[in-house]
Amino acid sequence: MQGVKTLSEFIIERQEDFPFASGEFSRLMNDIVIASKIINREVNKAGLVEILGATENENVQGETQQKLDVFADEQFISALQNGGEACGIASEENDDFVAFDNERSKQGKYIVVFDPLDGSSNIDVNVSIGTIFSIYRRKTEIGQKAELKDFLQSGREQVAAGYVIYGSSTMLVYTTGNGVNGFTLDPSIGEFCLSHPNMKCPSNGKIYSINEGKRAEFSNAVQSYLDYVKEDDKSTKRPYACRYIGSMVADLHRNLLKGGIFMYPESKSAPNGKLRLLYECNPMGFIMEQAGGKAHSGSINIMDIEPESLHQRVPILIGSTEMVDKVLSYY
Ligand code: AHM
Ligand code: MG
Repeated sequence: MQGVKTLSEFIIERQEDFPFASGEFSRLMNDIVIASKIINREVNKAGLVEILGATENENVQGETQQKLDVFADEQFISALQNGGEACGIASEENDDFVAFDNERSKQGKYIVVFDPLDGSSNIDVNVSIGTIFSIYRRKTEIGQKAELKDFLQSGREQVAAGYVIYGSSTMLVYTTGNGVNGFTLDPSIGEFCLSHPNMKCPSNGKIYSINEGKRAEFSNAVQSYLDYVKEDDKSTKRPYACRYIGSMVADLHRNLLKGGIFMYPESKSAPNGKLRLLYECNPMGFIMEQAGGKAHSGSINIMDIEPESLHQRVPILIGSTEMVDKVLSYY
């Protein structure tokens, strides 16, 4: 295996990035990796087993949950509870946060928030989906049960964030605030291997990603930008290409690698957009900033928002810095 660096090796190596690191963070990351591998296994056989299809439950946002969402949520919760490094979790699929009640977990220094399976409406059509996670230090005293204030932290306070994309290959991409690194799962050995060291988002690109069917509902600023991207101007590589999968992880992963902008802005019927600050926008914002890109709501940098509730939604413009700045110039 000469020349191959596995994610576990990389995490241990990078433990030194943390002053006074005692290995807890590395163990927490490994718990997340294990859950991701189990979810990957199930996603890969989604078309084969009965697990495919919607449950009767609706999540707190009133959307029908797919069965795989529930499975992924349970995997994450049990991996993190059994690992004992996190004192609690909050996830897109649960109405409230979960404070782990066992003695070991109460000693945990961290909390984890996650969207266990983002883009899950794409499962039954075999389109890429993803898991998004974000790690914070707890605010409450070690030894106590986690409280709401542990979870309502701004994106700037993230210790780490990452995503897993279940695509033509499965990749895990994460940052601890020292750049962004990507690992591809080698199914033959069951390990994520470093394949994309020090990922950088080009400062400009020629891809825009938005659900343009909702154009009439968008602000004048966004509509003006949508006119701009279609104008013919070779010097600025316009018209841009429109690429929208409807799976945030997949759209952002492509734009991160190739350069581009992803937008889920405010609209008349959804004044705060659709995507959730804690589970989707903050972690993706952290990764994008660490890759040299930018994440903005239209009025404030995403990671500067002080969250008021767990399931808060926020408009988002994210991707190549010059492209985000351009759309902001219309606001
Ligand atoms: P989900 O968390 O319920 O899966 O919803 C989030 C997804 C994103 O992955 C994607 O970018 C967006 O919803 C697509 O929404 P729309 O169909 O309104 O364009
Ligand atoms: Mg989601």
